[in-house]
Amino acid sequence: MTNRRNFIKKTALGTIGFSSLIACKQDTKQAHDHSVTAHQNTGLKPLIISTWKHGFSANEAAWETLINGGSGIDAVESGVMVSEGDPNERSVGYGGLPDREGKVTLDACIMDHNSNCGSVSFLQGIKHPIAVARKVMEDTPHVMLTGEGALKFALSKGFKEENLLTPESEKDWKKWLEKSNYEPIINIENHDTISMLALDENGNLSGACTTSGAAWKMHGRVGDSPIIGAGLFLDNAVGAAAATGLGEAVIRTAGSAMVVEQMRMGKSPAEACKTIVERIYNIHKDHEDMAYLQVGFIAINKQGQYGGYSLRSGFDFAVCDNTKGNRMENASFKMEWNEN
Ligand code: SD4
Repeated sequence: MTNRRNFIKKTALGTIGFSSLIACKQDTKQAHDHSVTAHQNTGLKPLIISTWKHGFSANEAAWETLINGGSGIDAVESGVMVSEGDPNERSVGYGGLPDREGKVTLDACIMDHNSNCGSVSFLQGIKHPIAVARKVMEDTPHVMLTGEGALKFALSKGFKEENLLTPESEKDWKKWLEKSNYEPIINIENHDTISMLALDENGNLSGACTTSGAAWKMHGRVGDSPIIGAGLFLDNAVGAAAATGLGEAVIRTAGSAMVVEQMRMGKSPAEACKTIVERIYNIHKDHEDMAYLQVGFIAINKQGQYGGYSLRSGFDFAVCDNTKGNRMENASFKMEWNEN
């Protein structure tokens, strides 16, 4: 976990002013608003944005990587590794909630500004799937490795196999087994998938996404998070987008790729996210998944504008830039949980 004091010291010496670092520790939450907010525009580089509250400390680590001379891809990898290694984050990496057989199975992907990408899915026993995804990108002729093959590859690259099921997650799983009711309530038990997007000082985009997926999923289930175009997509000429929420809905709609296409057609990141959330709603409004459906997107464009939007309330994201430092923002959303 990044040492926050260390982060502040280093960034004060680096490009962030001290006053913005004070702001970085404050929660600058905006009031919920069903419309798309216009405030989510900084036009600044570098810029880092990531999903949910744990994105805050992930952003710190990513920023530290950038100011120490790391590339955008180094930054997003090191950033999301903070969440992967934290046993208190129950939907990512170590400590992630298991599938219905009690197995923690991980999905992750990473993409750079040259459209190189790497991904692992249904990976077990490796704490940092994002680092394995990066190795797939850099050291193989492939984009995706899965299951046994992904594990074998990770071990061949020196990754250590370990038990990722913490006593807390095991306890929760045993409790779930009593009723075995599968209703993935994002925001409550499934809210920790981390997606991170970065625009570096040269204007290059990078992205990473990592998760243990929907809790109590069927053994073998793979969500959107390791799928380039669904959980994550970028086009360095346009922008980058990433998803969180019910992966099945994001895959059905090629969510992140579509958000990038909306930006290509001229929409702001926030408007692009909103358009695809609306599309997901229209496709799912009579679907059995609708009762518990939540999806959220974050996006940035080449100009350094950013935004986020979710179907239902409760989605927030962390943003870090040179002027305002690191802070949390609430995404605008379409509807409340009690609406249909
Ligand atoms: C999945 N999209 O596996 C992930 C879960 C998630 O916030 O993002 N939760 O479907």
